[in-house]
Amino acid sequence: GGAPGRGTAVITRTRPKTKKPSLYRVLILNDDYTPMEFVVHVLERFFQKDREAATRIMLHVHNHGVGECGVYTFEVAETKVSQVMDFARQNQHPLQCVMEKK
Ligand code: NFA
Repeated sequence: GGAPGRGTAVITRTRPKTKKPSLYRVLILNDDYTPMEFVVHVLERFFQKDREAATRIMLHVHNHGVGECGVYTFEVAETKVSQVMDFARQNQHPLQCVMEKK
């Protein structure tokens, strides 16, 4: 690194990069009103789950209160949460989606 031909040099890296991005779980929370089929659709549309995986996650949330949709870097997780919350609100469902640091 550094400006060539001007008698300067800059050490741009003294060791290999090892910093990994922090990861965040995106979670869906149970409620009494959002239709099961809507939750399955959300998991297919925003989290790339097939019907079988989406149904398994939806039933886990229904039975346990909370469940993991996926694990992402901060910006991707934030975007997923916003997309799900906007879509739920547009469809007048109280579905809640949150993120938590792993
Ligand atoms: N508990 C909701 C129902 O019985 C279904 C649901 C599942 C809602 C997962 C939110 C999350 N209609």
